[in-house]
Amino acid sequence: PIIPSPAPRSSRPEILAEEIIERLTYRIGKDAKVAKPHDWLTATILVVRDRIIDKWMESTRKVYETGAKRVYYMSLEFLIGRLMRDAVSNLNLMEEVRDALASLGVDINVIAGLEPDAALGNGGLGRLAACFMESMATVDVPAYGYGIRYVHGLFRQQMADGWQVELPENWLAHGNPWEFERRESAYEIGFGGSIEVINSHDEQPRYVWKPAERVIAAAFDTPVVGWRGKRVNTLRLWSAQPIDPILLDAFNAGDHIGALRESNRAESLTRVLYPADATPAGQELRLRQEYFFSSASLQDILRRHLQQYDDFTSLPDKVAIQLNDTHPAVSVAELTRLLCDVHGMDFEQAWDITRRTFSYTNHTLLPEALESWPVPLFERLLPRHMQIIYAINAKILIEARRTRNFSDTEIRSISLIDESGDRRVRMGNLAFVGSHSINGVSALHTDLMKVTVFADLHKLYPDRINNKTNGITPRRWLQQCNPGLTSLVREAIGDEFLDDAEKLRALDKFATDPSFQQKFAAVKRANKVALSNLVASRMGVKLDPSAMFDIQIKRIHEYKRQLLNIVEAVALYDQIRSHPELDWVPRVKLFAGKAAPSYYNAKLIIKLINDVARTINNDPSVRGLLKVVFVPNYNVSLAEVMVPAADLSEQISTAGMEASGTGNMKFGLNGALTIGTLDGANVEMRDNVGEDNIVIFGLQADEVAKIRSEGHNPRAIIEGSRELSQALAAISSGVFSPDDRNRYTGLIDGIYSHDWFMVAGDFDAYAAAQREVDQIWTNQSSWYEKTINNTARMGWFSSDRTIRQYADEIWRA
Ligand code: DL6
Repeated sequence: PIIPSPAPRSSRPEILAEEIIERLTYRIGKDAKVAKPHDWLTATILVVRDRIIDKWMESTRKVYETGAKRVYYMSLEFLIGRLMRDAVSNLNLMEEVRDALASLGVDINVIAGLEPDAALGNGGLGRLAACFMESMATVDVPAYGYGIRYVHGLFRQQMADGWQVELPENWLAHGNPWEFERRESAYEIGFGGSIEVINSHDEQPRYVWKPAERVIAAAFDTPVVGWRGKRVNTLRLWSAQPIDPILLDAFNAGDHIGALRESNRAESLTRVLYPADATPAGQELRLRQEYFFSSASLQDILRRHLQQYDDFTSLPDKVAIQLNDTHPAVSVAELTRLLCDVHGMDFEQAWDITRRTFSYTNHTLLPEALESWPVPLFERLLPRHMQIIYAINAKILIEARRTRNFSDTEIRSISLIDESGDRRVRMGNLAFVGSHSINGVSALHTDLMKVTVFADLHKLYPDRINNKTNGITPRRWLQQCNPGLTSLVREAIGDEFLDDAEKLRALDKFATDPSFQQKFAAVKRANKVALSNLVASRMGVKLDPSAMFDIQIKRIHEYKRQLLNIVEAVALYDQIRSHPELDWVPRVKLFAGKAAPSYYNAKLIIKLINDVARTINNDPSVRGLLKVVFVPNYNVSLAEVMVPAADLSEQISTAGMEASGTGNMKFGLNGALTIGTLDGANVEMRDNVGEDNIVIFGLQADEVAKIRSEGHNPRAIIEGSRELSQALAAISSGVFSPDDRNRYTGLIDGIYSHDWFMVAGDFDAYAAAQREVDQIWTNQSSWYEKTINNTARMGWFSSDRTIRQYADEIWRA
C-alpha cells in the first residue's frame, strides 16, 4: 500500500491553540476549565514535539539514503536543563506559541518555569555534551547521543544553617513528554559468569561468555532540534529493566520481597547519577553503569550498521564514536569483544576496526580524577573484557618495547594495568590506545596532556593528541537566556550573527558609541533586576542592581578557588571598615554551586561563604557597599538567570588545573568582564577579546608546577601580606563562626602548611586585580567599551565551531 505522509503542521497561533486544547483533552484527559499549569505545559510540549517529528524522520531517512557517516557521542552525563524554550526558539515559533497560549489565558513564562531541569550531569562535562548535541543538529551532523536515563539526576541542594544538604531530585515526577520509549530497541547486558572456549586447539578458538546475571537495556529517545529546525538528532538514553519483572514462584510461595529482588537490582542500575565530578566514584555500581550503557549503545550501533551494510569492515568509514571522558572507555574492550565473539572476526582485524572507530576526549588532568578499577573487581564483573584488555596490553607493550625501545619506566606508565599498588585497570590508557584521536578541551590543557598524564603514550603515538577548544551553544546561552541583549544586537548589526556567532564582531564598532553603551547598560540592568527579584523571592535578600554584580558559579572545588574569592571578600570587608573615607565601589558577590556530597572541604567552603555573608550583610558599618550571597541549588536554569546579570565573571582556578571551563565563555558572551588566571580556555579568551578587555592575574601553569616541585613557603607569603594574614586570622579565629570558633582552623591551616591550590600564592595579585576592576568600573564608559568588546569577540567560542572542528578533523563526517 502507499502510505500517505502526515499533512505538514501549521504554525498559526489559532491552530496551535486548537491543538493544545486537543492534547489537553484527549492525551492528558483534562478539561481546559480545570487544567493545572503542569497540564498546559505537557499539552504545549506535545504540540511542539509534533512539529519536530517530521524533521526527525526526514533527518533519519536522509542518512539511510545518502549513506552518510553517523557520529555517536557516548557520555555518562547530559546536563540538558529545560527543553521547551530551546525547541520552540529553534523552530522559530516563540511568538506563535506565546500568542496561542495567551489566547487560552496561559502565560508561557509561567508554564516554561515549571518544566523540570533534566539534570543528568554534574557540571561542565555534562553541559558540554548537551551543547554539543544541539550544535551537531545545527551544523547538520547526523548524530546520536548515548547515555543513561537516570531516574534521579543531580541532587537538589538545600541550605541548613549554611550547610549543604542533599535531597533527591525527581525530574520524572510529572512524566517526560519529550521522550519516546522504544520497546523494540532493547538489549541484554550481562555481568559476571565464566568463559567457555570452543575449539580451543584451533588457530582461532571461539570464546563464549556465559554471564551469571543479565538485565535489559531499554531505549528512551528524545529528539534534539537544531537551530532553525534544520536537522533533528536523537538522544537515546538507556534504562535498566529486569528480564523477569517478578519471580512468580517466589511470590506464590509468600516471599513477596524476594520476588522483586531481581527487579529492584536491575532497576537500581540506572536509578541515580553519581554526584561527583572530579573524583571517580570507584564503586561497583558505577562500573556496572559504565558497562551497561556502553554495551547497549554498541549493540545498537552494530545493529543499525548491519541494517545498511553487509559487514563491519566499513564500520570506521560509516561510524565515528566519541568517548566523552573515560566513563565509556570499557567500550574499547566491548566493541572488540562483540566483533570477535559475537560476529566471528579475528582479533587483529577487530582491534584495527575498534581503534579506527573510537576517539576520546580527556576533560581533566587531576590525577585523582583519572578512573581506574581494581583488577579483581573488573575480572569478576567483566571476565571476558579482562582477557581482552590483557590481549590489547600485550600487543601495545610488545610494540613499544620492540619498535620504540621503551624503558621499564615508560612501559610501566603506558601499561593498561597499574602495578604500583593493588593492580588496577587504567581507563584513560585504555581509551587512549583504543582511539585514533585523543583530544584536550583547550590549547593549554592539550599541551599539558602531552607532558603530564599521557607523556609516554604521546611518545609512542605522537600523532594522536590534538586540541578541540570547548564551546557553548549561543542559542541557549545568548538568545534564550538574554533576549534583551539579543534584540539590541539584532537592532545594531542585523541577524547574521544568529546563524554565525563570529559575525558578532560587527559589534566592535559600537563599543565606544555612547548611545549603544547606554542601551547595553540598560539591558544589563534589567537582567540584574531580574536576578535581584529571584534572590529576593528565594532568599529574602535585597540586592542593589546598581552595584557591581561579581559572580562565581560552578562546582565547588578547591582548585576552582571559591576560597580565594571569599578570603578576598573578607580582606575587602576589613578595608571598607578601616577606610570609610575612600570611594569604595559597591559590590554584590554572588556564589552558587554544588559540592560533591563526600567532599568535606568543598562543603566547608559553602558554609564559610554563608558565614561570611551573614556577618557582612548584617554589619551596618559596611553601609551596603559589600554584600555576599550564596544562591542555593545551582542548575542550568539558575545559570540562565545569573549569567546575563553578571558584571564581573570569576574564572580564578589555579593555573594548570581547569581543563577549559565553559562558564567563562557564557559570561563573556553576555557582556561580563572576566577576572581570571591564565588557565584553560581563559588563555584563548584573552587572545580573542584582547588583553585590554580581560583582567588576568596570578601565577601561570609552569610557575605553579615549578613552585610545587621546588617547594613553596606559603607562611612567608602570608606573613608578607598584611591584608591576607589579617583575613586568614579572622577566619581561623572564628570571627565568622562564633558558634564554633575552630570550624575553619583546619581549612586555613592547609593554606599555611602546603597551599596546594596557591590561595596564598596568588592572593596579592588577585586583590590588586580586583582593585583594577574597581578602577575600570568607576569609568563606566570604559567599562562598557570592554564588556561590549567581550560580546563582540566571543563568537569563536560557539560550540558550532567546536563541532565543525570535531567533524572535519576527527570524525571526518
Ligand atoms: O570539558 C568540559 C569541562 C571543562 O570545561 C572543565 O574545565 C573540566 O573540569 C570538566 N571536567 C570534568 C571531569 N572531571 N573533572 N574535573 O567535569 O570538563
